[in-house]
Amino acid sequence: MSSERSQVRSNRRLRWAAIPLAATLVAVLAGCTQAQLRGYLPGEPGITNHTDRIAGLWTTSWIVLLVVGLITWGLVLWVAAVYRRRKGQTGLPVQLRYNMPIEILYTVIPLILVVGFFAFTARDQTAIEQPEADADVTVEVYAKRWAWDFNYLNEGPNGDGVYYQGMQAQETDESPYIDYDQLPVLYLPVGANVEIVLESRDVVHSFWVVDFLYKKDTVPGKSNHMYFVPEKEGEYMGKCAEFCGEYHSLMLFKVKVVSQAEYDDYIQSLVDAGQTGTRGAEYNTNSNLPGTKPLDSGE
Ligand SMILES: [Cu+2]
Repeated sequence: MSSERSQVRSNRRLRWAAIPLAATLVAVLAGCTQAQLRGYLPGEPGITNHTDRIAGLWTTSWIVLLVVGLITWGLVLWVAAVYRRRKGQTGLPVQLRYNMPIEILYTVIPLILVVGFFAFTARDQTAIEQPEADADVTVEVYAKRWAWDFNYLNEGPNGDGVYYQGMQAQETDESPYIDYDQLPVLYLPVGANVEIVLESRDVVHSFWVVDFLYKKDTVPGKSNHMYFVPEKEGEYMGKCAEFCGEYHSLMLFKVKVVSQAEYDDYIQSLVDAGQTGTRGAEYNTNSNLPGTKPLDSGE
């Protein structure tokens, strides 16, 4: 075969490969909605000081993975089409055993990807988990089957704290089958450095405010922490994200991010209701922590 003919053929191949790539690029770049740009994550940009970072990690990871996917799918289709069995061909094609460059390629590229994902995840996680030394607001959250208690530490007349005890979601007969007005509510002032101390009264639960794009387990006998700045006023749904028993699905709550004045009013309303102090570990119902004597131990 003359080199000219093979040149023509490889040009034609390139053109065939370019069409789906170009079509995909056009489809991707034209008319991206805000939701698509955020990789269909819930919420909107800037709800906390961490959400944009999390959305960035998510969408960038997807873009990298889709590029890898497109190249892989493209190569699979390309070899299937170009190296298909032609009319009149018999026997096996030339059998290749080793191809060092290819093997190095498919070892090194995944390695770069894995190390890259790890590095960016570690970078973002370190930033998100960075403890806030002087939090403006510290709320101790007690998860319990199947609701939430909130201790607003350092608030109230003597700084002894004020508390709110939530009850599990109340079911109703009509859609949406939940009385959202009775859900436990966590109030947070907008723009404040918030520290959440996560505790459990019984089993492992998980504190998840959906639009904050972050969740963390509450573990009996262990304190976990979350640090963030809520940056947009609004009402956000929260739920337990760790299957914890029969009414796990009713373990809902709301977070209201409000102005400092509204927050102060709310704290005052708890003080006025006599809910000063905290509802701490003395209300725990777990009985199987390490060091807890079994009921029938006879000791
Ligand atoms: Cu739970």
